Amino acid sequence: DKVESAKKAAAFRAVDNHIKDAHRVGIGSGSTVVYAVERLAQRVHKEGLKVTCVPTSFQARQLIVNNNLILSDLEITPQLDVAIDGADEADNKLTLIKGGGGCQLQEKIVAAAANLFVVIADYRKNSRVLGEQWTKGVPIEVLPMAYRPVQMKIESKLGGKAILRQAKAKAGPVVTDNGNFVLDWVFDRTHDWQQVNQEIMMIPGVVETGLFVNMAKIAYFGMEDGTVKELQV
Ligand code: DER
Repeated sequence: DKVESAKKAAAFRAVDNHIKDAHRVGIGSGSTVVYAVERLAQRVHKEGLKVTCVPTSFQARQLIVNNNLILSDLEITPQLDVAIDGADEADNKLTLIKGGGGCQLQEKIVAAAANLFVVIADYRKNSRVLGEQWTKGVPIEVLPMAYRPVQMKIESKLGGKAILRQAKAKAGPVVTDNGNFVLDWVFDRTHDWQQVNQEIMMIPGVVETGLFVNMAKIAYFGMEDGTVKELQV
């Protein structure tokens, strides 16, 4: 279908444009990055590339292992050449909302460890301003013991609603790969995202936000017509 082929086109273009032999690669989480790993495995096999992969979640780790790619971590490989990851939404400055899959903490750490952070997404994520298409809010990873005061502080300082993310295939709240909860902050107006990110990060109990500000330098969007739109900032 259109969305899946858009994801695949973006993922393949990013891997073809940015992966070179001996590269250390951060592997993101979500459904779009599955295509990127597929293409990476194809190229490694076909071209005999030596590529080392660092995951951003249990899901990403499974992708690396199941595709027989070389698995590493940030202790062994603290500096990466490129990180490739999806996004829930990007604005025209490539400020991102990430964490739809609840993996924002390790994703941000891995993206920050890379010389180049490349975003891959389908056309539904390509917005002018945040909130235009993505309505589920900004995921915020919090310590379980602190989620209630964090919720109250966010709503009183910034407005909107901070909703504790409930699991679907498990009773109770979603527990992240790091043992934390996720609050989805559904904002009700636009903000200075750099400022807001810092404000939220300062609240005791907040571990990480799904706001990626000034991190991504290039994004590939698979469009409805099958083309791939490249956005550099
Ligand atoms: O949870 C995440 O941060 C994912 O990368 C998400 O932002 C993109 O997931 P998708 O590729 O399945 O849309």
